[in-house]
Amino acid sequence: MCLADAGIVRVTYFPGAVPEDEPSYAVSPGYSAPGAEIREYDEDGFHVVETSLLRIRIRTEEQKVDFYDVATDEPLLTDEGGFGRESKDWTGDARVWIRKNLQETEHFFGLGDKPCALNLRGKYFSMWGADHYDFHEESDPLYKSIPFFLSLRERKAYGLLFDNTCRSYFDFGATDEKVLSFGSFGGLMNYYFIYDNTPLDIISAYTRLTGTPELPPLWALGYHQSKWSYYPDKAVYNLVERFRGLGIPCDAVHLDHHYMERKEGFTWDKQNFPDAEGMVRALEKDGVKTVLIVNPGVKVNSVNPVWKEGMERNYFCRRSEGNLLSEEVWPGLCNFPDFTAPAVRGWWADLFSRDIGKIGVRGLWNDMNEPVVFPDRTFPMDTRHEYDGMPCSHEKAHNIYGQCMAEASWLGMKRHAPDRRPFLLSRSGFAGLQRFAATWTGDNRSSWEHLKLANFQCQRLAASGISFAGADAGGFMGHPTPELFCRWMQMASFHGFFRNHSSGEFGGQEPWVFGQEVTSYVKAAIEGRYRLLPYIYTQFRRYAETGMPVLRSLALQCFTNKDTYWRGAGDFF
Ligand code: NBV
Repeated sequence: MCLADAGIVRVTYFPGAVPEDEPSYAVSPGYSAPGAEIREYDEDGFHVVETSLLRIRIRTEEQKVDFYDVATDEPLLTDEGGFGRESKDWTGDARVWIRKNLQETEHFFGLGDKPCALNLRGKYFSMWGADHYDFHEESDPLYKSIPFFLSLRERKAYGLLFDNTCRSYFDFGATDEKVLSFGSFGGLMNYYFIYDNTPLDIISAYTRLTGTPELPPLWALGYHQSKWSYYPDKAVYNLVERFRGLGIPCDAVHLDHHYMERKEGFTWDKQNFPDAEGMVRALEKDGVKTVLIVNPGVKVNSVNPVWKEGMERNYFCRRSEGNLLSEEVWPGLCNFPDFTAPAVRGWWADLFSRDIGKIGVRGLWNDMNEPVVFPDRTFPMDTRHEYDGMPCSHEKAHNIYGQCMAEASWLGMKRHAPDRRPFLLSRSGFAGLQRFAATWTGDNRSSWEHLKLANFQCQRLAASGISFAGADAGGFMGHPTPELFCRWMQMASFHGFFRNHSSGEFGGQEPWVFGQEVTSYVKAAIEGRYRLLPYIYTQFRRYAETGMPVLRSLALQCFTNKDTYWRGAGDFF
């Protein structure tokens, strides 16, 4: 056990005699523990450690750890069965878990992008980054793995980060209503208990532990227009002209697959975008920033310099027997950079010298980084990863692959546009994603159901340290009715990240597509966003400095009122 702070305690169970520490992808390298004054003593068979906030009673023989409020001696979280471990002899790895007492009045929040109603009590969840086309309220897992939850009772709250990157699970009383358990299928039992006065203070402390983001550029908090895809360049010019003609504010246009030559990364389709730099600069002059989609797969192509260099430097992932990992994705057969290696991240960052440095692209959009390969799969489990100096298989690196790609892309923006604050969007991520990227909730649908889910997800992401989050406004799949579109845009104007994105298969989804009346309401909603921008920007500044979430659900804001702990339809107190 080690103390990071008066209210943050790290508990790790090392299986061997020698503690073997691993890199943490969750905890920010920039986190500096303020250091806590502690008092230690033995009492009634317990070893007790006290800080100004916590009393921790350790039952050494049973390997159990109980947390109490130091002022009132009220139990906050106590071990039931405590720590468990079962070796998987064939891999030398082990399944680890912990069982804690779940109190009758306890409710749970957090866990990233889960699409269900906010209160997680009575439910079971997995962490395993997954592309889930057309997800629904019960879908689990989705794109991100944020193993952080918050427990609320009237007047008491705590947070817990399970810092383990393997496939993990959380059982909030689904199997046994008196037991809260979590565990994983490998790695260490390694968790942070976080205690403070209010849920918002706890989320802020968690966000500082896993890293506060840099303040986003002001434009990135404005309105973004996207579609799969806008092309050729003429269509992009027309789009911007339409916005300007109607007087609808828009700060960014996102370019999906079709800007590339044969969907290969780091290329521009010369037919559709003969003068990429001219276009990006002209849009910029008009106040519109260009954001480019970038996927992890590098097309196997001997005339592609990125692929050639990746091969020469041996930067692509290999399988356990040394053969290259080759899988189909959008451009065809691809190899995949091992973003868990610092040298690979540095190399990837430099690939942006042209688009970010020279052409003036202002934002990057990382997609398919769960990672996803066709058809609907991820990397084989025997894929090897560098894991920042502690090589491992994909079982352990899967959940952080997307975040490492985001880190590499973010580094590219820092290096090649050093005077600008970067804007990066990443679909996948782990705890701490906010250090590098904003996020969106993936492939939703134009339905009233999804409008509701979007609202749950954005609030939940904010409660999990990621305030810069949004859902595809209007829905990615299908085509919204005029009213749904209007309501969705109105709602999304209050989310951290405000982007209208759609698959484009069912016609356009631009603000003017649904008739004059809807256009005027949608215009008013976007203008409303811009009127609020000084406030939103200030809230982001506070988030960047203290970790305080920007979007705050009632349950977090008014946690002493149990009416705010709603679990979904049919749940009444
Ligand atoms: O690049 C195409 C899409 C993108 O528009 C969407 O936002 C991503 O979530 N991408 C998924 C790949 C294809 C999904 C069917």
